[in-house]
Amino acid sequence: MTAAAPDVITIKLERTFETMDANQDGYLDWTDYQQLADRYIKAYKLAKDDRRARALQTFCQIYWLELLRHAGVDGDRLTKDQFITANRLAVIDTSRLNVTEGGGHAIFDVIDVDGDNEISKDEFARFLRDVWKSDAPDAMDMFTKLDTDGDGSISRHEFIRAVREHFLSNDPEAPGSLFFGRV
Ligand SMILES: [Ca+2]
Ligand SMILES: [Ca+2]
Ligand SMILES: [Ca+2]
Repeated sequence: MTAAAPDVITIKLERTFETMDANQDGYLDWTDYQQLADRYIKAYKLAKDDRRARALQTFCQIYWLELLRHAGVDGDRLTKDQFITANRLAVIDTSRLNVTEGGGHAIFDVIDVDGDNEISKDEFARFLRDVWKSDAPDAMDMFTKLDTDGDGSISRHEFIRAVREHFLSNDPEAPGSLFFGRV
């Protein structure tokens, strides 16, 4: 890697911050993470007491606490720089929460509606349409990238690996780096 190589992880985290900061005041707070959980819960019409909804909600709560702890802030909100630093530390510190595995499994359990441990093309299309409101014609290209063994569905293993890459890979061509849009 040369000194001029862009830091892909930072670019991805900046993009995540901008997407998550719904009211665009330059801070993330708990309500932004609550909205992220709600986005899935509403899209999949999960009941409040549904275990998948509770797992996602609980994951978001602990994840948020871990970001605050790693940012070392006293208050309850994060600037973009604090968010990026905290995320980099939180994903490698698995003492309280394994962000990539815990979050990946909680989201996979929601997307895999029929519970066969695979995300089918239809299930992935619904995820894009109902959670991310994306009907871009090339959005399904992501499916092909995430289905690394090309068997026509995204296994739990393929999905978790993509989430890990999203947080930890500096390779812009790695499938996980395409998960929230090309860098
Ligand atoms: Ca905000
Ligand atoms: Ca399935
Ligand atoms: Ca596959």
